[in-house]
Amino acid sequence: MLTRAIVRKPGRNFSSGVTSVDLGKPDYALALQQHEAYCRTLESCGLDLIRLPADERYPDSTFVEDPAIITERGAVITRPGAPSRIGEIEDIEPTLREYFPDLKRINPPGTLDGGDICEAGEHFFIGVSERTNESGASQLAEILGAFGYSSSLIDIRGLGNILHLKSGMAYVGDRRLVVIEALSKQKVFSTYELVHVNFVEDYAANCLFINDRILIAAGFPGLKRQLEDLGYSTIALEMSEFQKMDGGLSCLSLRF
Ligand code: CIR
Repeated sequence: MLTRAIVRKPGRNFSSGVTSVDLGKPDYALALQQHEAYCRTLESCGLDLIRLPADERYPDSTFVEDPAIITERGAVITRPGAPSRIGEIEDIEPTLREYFPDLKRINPPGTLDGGDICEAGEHFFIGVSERTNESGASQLAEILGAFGYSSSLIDIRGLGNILHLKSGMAYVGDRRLVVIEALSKQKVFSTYELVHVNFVEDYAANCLFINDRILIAAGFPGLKRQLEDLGYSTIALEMSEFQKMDGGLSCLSLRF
């Protein structure tokens, strides 16, 4: 059961963050509205929010998922792969330390973004991507191993144009994974039930399973219906302004 989440308000310079998609410049007022709706939805799912103020030094810092990883057995400060984001780790550390005094960390030459880490119960999938290198991935595998978790690495470089592993998959409990087609052939998924995302809805794969409900980006009726047919209760959220900056639902919070 998740009880808390860390979120950070987008800064006024949010639109000058890193992005690889060509969907236009986000509208700041609308981004704030969508962020607030996201926060209220997390609260409606039973989470107490730790709301951090906007930090204009780091335009991407609203994507709090990337500088840290939180598990039930401990937390890790990452080393984000985008040079403009590396300072975000100092930004988030004091907050994390309040809840996890014994923080682990990813050290150079490792780089690792939280968006590449998909927790699936006792097992973690670790994406090796343009942001997370082999050193970062193996350092994390070792830390998770010491916590008593197993893990497997998935190389997503060149796979379906996704920024992070979780841009293309989500764990929704009961050994069930939501996956885009480009990821679905991974051998490590063979013992899981897969919910296949139609390629026109790839963005929706980054959905968020919170205390028996699934938050899904609005505008993707196919996946929403598939999840509801499996018995999930879904909540659709407008994400257009975050999508323009390559961000999805999971990126906007750290849940624990
Ligand atoms: C970046 O490129 O780093 C940000 N604009 C988006 C990060 C999205 N984070 C995530 O998927 N965990």
